[in-house]
Order: sequence, then structure tokens, then C-alpha cells
Amino acid sequence: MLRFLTAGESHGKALVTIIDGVPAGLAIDLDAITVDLRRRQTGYGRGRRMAIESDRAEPLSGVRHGLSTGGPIALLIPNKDWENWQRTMYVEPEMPAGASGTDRPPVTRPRPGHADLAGFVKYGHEDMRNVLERASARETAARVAVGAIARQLLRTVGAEIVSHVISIGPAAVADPLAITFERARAISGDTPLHCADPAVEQQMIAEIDRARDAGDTMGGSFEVIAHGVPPGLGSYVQWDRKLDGRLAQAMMSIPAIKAVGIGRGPAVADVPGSRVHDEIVPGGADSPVGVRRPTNNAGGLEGGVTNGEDLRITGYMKPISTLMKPLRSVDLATMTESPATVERSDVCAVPAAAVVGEAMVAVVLADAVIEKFGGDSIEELVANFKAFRERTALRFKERHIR
Ligand code: EPS
Repeated sequence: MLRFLTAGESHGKALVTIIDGVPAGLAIDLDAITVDLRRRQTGYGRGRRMAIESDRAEPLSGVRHGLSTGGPIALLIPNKDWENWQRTMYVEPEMPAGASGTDRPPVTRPRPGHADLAGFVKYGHEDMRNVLERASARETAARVAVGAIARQLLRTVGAEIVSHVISIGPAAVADPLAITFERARAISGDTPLHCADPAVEQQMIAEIDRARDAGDTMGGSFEVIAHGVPPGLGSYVQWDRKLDGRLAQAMMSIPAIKAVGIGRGPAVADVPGSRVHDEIVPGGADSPVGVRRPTNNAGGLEGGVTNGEDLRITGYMKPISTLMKPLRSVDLATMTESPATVERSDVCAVPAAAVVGEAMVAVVLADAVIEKFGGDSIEELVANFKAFRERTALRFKERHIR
């Protein structure tokens, strides 16, 4: 089983994660982790914080001479902004001598849509800084580092993951399923919003500019595409083994994600079955099973099991809840009506959420790969994968001979 926990506050000293269950013998490419962390920091609409941070993950355990040992891998991602927050975020009972940064007043005016009020009620905090620091999407940097390791594991069975931004508000790519894995992979890392269609991207930028000028924020949607996913991951035999359910939970756990679609997504409810289900035709030499699907409305999953087609999963993100032109709220210190707290924040973080989505999909798929093919060593896992692939190919081949 591959699992991880994260720790850390947005303006605390660092983020930490422990990844448990990485098989022994996986080559850990630290530069690849940095590349993914960098990708998460980019995108038109991010705030000033991203100019402060240049995220890097330092492995503390579980890796020796470039290879995983099979033990838990701990990663540390320092927060550069800690320098500016020590006087607000110190851990000692009293402020230590020499603490740097600014003293900030308590947060008492919850932002609609944020965890502020929920944390005030649930944990009994008076200063909602205790809530927002942990609820912050800063935590997703740790997830991306974990995802980068999961992708390295997936590469050993030939699977690769990319994403593309589908929509920002009303500016949307017309038919996301028409964007192939290759086209999404070819989107340059320099594009402002990681959208496959440059004309739509310009409309998206205009939406973000309009929101920024109005003191508002924008949400949107993105699609994660996993290519080369082995068939047979997940299972239909028990509710909690269905891979679509596991992927949906992982995607919904990303801050601000309010819905998830697989393949054609919610649109399948609008049309008859003949326009939804992907017909089955004899396959070519390169098909992972002996048959092929001319369409992929199912997004690579049937019965909660991967079918060898590209896995396609869409995340729908609400607009960020910190508004520069704040909504009505109540100051809980005085119980008087008062505008919500305004903190430095982003106008739009959909491209960042797409990178986090890739990471979460990578973790779920890596877990499912370990479950199917074994999790002690990479050598064993790859051997089991190859044996399964050959056995499957043979079963289809024998039918042709008959
Ligand atoms: C966030 C608010 C902003 C974002 C932050 C998430 O941070 P700050 O309050 O420091 O300006 O930049 O995202 C990150 C720090 C990050 O690494 O993605 C929030 O309130 O969730």
C-alpha cells in the first residue's frame, strides 16, 4: 500500500511529508521533483507569494545512493516566507528573541467559502490564523513532491501523466475529450494557463484580468490524462476497491475542488446509452488488450477497473475564497457585521490545481499498481507486470489462432 501524510503550516517553517510503501530499488530523481514543484508554482493569476518561494524537497530518509530502500521516505520543503512570519507563527509559548517578520493581529472575520468558520467552531480557535494556516493550499506542494515519486514508480510500468486546463469561468475548450494525451503533453511549460487552445487561453486570461480588476476570483476546470495505464487496476468486487471511487476521493481532497468527472463526466446523464458507451472492436498490435475502443467516453475505467485506454479525470475548482473586495461576514470578536478578512492571495490557481491533480492521480495509480503487481521491490513489481501483460496478450492471441 502506498500512503502519505503531510504536515506544515502555510507560513510556518516548512512542509513535511512521509511516504510509506514505496518499493525498494526505485531510482529517485530529485530534479524531477523540483520540476513538478516549479510547475505547481506557475500559472497566470497566482499571487505575490509565488515570487517568494522556489520550492525544493529535501529527502530525509528512505533513499540511499539514489535508490529507495523500501523504508518510509520523508521529504522536507522549507517555506522561505517563514522569515517574514516568525513573529506571528513562532511555536514557543513566548516569542523567541530575534524572531523576524511582522506581528499580525488575530484573524476574526471568517471568509465565506474558506475553512475559517468551520475551524473556529470545530477546534475552538479564537484566532482563525490557526485554521487558515493549515487549510491553506500551500500544503499541496507536499502532495506534488509525493506525486513526483509516484510518477517515477508508474514509469516503470510505462504509465505517464499530464494535464491541461479546460476552463476558467465561461472561457472553455469546446470538447476536452478531443485533446489527446500527446497534445496535452506537447503544451509548452511556458504557456500562461496550460491550455491546449491558445485562442481560448487568451479568453481565460481576460477572465482572470476582469476578476482581478473587480477584486474578485475565478475558478475553472482541468483534466488529468494518464497514458499507458495497465489494464486491470482497481476492482468491481467491493465498493472501496473501485478505482473511480478512489480517484474521485483523491481529487476531491484537493482544496477548492467541488466536483470530479471521469471521461465524459456529468454529461453522460444527458444522452442515451448508445452515445455514451465505447464500442469494442478487434485491437491492433499495440493495444494493451486484444481489443480496441474507437471512443473513450468512459475515461479508461469500466466497473471501477482500468481498461487500458487513457485514464481521463476532470476536476472542477471553485473560485478562491479570499476576495480583495470582501463579501459580508461577521467579526466573531464583537459579533458585528463586518467585511471578511482580506489576506494576500491568488486570483486564480486552476493551473496549479491541475498539477496537484496529476500528483493525486499518480499516487492513486501507483497504489493500485503496487496492489496488483506487488510492493516489496521494483524488480519484482516489473516482473509481475510483464508476466501479466504477456499472459493477457497470449489469451487474446490464442483466440485468433482458433
Ligand atoms: C493561499 C494563499 C496564498 C497562496 C497560497 C495559498 O498564500 P499567501 O497567503 O502566503 O499569499 O499563494 O499558496 C501557496 C503558498 C502555494 O504554495 O501554493 C491560501 O490561502 O490557500
